[in-house]
Amino acid sequence: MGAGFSGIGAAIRLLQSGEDDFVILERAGRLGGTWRDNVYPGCRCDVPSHLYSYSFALNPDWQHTYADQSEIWEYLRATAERFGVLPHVRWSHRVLDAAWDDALGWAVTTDRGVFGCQYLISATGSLAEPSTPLIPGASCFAGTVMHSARWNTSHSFDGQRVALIGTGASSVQIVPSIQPTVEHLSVFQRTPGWVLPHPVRPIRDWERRLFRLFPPAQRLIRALTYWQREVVLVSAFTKYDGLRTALERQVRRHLATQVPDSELRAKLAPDYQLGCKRALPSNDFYPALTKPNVELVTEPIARIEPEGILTTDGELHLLDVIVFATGFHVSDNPIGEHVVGRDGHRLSEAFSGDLPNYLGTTFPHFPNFFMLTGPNTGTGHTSQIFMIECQLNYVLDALDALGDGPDAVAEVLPSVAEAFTEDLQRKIEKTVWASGCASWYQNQHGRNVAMWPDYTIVYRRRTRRFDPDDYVIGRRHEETAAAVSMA
Ligand code: N01
Repeated sequence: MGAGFSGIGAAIRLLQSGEDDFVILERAGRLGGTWRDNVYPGCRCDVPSHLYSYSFALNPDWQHTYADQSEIWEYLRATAERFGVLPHVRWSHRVLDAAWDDALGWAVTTDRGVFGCQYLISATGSLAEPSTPLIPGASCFAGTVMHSARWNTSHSFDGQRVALIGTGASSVQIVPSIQPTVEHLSVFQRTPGWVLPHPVRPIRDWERRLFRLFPPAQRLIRALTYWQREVVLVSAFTKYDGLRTALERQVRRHLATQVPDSELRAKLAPDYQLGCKRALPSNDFYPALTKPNVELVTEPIARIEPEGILTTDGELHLLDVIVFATGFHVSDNPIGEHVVGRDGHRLSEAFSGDLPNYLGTTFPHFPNFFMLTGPNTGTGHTSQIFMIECQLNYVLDALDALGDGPDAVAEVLPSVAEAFTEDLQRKIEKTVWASGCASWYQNQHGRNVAMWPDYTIVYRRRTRRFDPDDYVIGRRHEETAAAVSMA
């Protein structure tokens, strides 16, 4: 399910292993997932380009050290084409639900028919469903409304009075991109982010030539980038407070240098630990906020009127456009309600904390089911594709271990999943993500269901091999169901 980075990666790895009896069900008419959907101005990855690719398909042609949306989308498209993935994609097939049957396996219902399969891989992504807060009066607004992840590319912002709600990773890229041409920009901030200096620069022609002629040079840069982030950032976020506070001092200097006005600076200063929410690299967000046509609004929003946004101090901000840069349904992704395992268990339980998981990939009551970018497989410092590839190693090894038979069934032992999940939650309590801020890493109960609380190299080690002893393995129907209930 899904033709974004993880779904395309899964397809390539399956093809490389000699398996071509699969389809990818994709709701849209184009691949790319979040990199297809996020076309807002200024959209750029905050992970270095040399690290942000599949390990088996490095891209010597990146134009920037941090690639923009169109480059990444084109990389993904070209890679899918090069590895022969496209014939396997069923475009415009929206998955409505998926249910396990002990006799039949998985039945995946789409709006264009039902697909039966022995194994189901969920690759629907965690940043897929835009979240728009319910603000009283929103439906009466007379102007244009859009979400950052559903950008209306035909709308011209020139000369318009615009509100941008939210100051997260999307917002810090949109603000400087639209500020020069709008009449007025009101940026509604609830919590200030940690904004870091951005080391982006164009990659020179000679560098690209070098990477093309001598691929080990790019591999070396990739390895150095990976290890530098792993050693410094994971250590700062999960182990060593002293390292984190040293980084915080550096980042505060960025704010002090870029925002001379002390009143504005005070509004922008975070009062929680660096890394607790995703850090935001940008050289032009703060300068854009200092322009005469921009206002940083920190008064809470009371309601939306036909003419604009009313804040709790009674001020009505007159507007032509409201942009919600308010993030995604991560722990409450609606697809979770529609994937149903044994005994009526729903995948959403893995995010509410009611169902343990193993390696963020498999779940008790969900035989022959693998979730990519599942619970606690997120990272705040490195490439998500690294984590996806770790999961793919595990899935491919599992499929290999289960053999070619049409009726093999594997379900993780509840005791294994419980021990893993409890240990992971204990570790998270000692990280920066449990230091008191609110973020999309947490579910509605405050439980962190997004982040991997350790070095990613540890995740890589743990996912290298599928261990059959962690699973009940049998043949489809009664045998496995009976074994699982005994276990
Ligand atoms: O969303 P967010 P995003 N009233 O959830 C505010 C990836 N990404 O789309 O902090 C007022 O981070 C909310 O305020 P608060 C990346 O993983 C990567 O920006 O909750 N405000 C916050 O300021 C990232 O983390 C890249 O108090 C409300 C903002 O909206 C993830 O996507 C680029 C509100 C939401 O920020 C999501 O980023 C873009 C309300 N009711 C995205 N509700 C790069 O690689 C929410 N907010 C650079």
